[in-house]
Amino acid sequence: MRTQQGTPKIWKMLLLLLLIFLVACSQQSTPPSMATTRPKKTYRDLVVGFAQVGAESEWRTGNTASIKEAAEELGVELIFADGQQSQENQIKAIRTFIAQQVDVIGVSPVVENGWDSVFQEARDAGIPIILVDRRANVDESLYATHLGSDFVEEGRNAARVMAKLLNGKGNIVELTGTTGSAPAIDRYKGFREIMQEYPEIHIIASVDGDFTRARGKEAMADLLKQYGSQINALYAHNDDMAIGAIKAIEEYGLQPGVDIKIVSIDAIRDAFQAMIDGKLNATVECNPLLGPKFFELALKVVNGEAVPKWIPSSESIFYPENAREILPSRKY
Ligand code: GZL
Ligand code: ZN
Repeated sequence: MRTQQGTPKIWKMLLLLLLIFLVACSQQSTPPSMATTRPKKTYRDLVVGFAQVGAESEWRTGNTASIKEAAEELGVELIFADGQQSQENQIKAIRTFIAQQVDVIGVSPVVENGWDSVFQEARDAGIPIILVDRRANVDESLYATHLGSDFVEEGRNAARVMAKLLNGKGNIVELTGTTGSAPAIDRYKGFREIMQEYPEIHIIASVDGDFTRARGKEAMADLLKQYGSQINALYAHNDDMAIGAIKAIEEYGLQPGVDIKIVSIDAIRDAFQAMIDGKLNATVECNPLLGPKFFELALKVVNGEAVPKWIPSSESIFYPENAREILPSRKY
């Protein structure tokens, strides 16, 4: 029934009260059950499994030391597995980490391929994977982030230095890293990308030295038997193989760094010593000191914070001129 003089005061009061009640309800914080978001983990809560490539080079031992020291300093519980350069061992280690329900799994894949199923198992178990150093050839959804160098750029840098050393002409032999590994594939590619600009420079042989001193020495001895003084230069994918090759060159009766120019990658201490001794002409840095950054990323990932898909290391090139003054500061 409508009243003549319009809506009575009482109705206006009720409407106002109702409005105030509704506004109050909407501002009330969400019910307690929803309000408590999971408390952020700290380093001391973290349990991290790490499946390492092996102990094949000084670079690798520096990388392992950095990871173990960082875990110690931060109070992270680290379960460390040495893969002894076998993918099967690394996959077994990852499966053990899954069974132990670690918070995060770190891995430096010895080779690029063959990781899809075990990474999927980790994903199904809700355990994020972080690639440290080497890359794996898997869909980006199967890992949280990759912390490692731009190996192609390292190969380009090695070629730029080599082209200058040879004044644009000469015969190069190459000792590659482990066949199928990301650094070997990329350093091979990056080197050739630059070398195609130098038609007078020829890569006359490329042999797998597996990143070790022993294989580097053997492979270089074979190349010297085959090509002898035709060889003007050696490009080694890491310093350990270069150091092995230096021994083979000396045993062959030539002067490493003089008769055969040598450029390698990693910038380990022994490479600085070889440059001081005049046996190595340059080393392209590849930073193994990834421990602190790895755990920083692990904590962010566990706490659901966004991280970039790839964090490349910043690296430089070192030469004999200042090797003596720099050597004492080198950490690996
Ligand atoms: C590169 C790393 C390589 C080093 C080698 O980041 O994976 O493996 O260059 C090491 O010394 O063996
Ligand atoms: Zn690198």
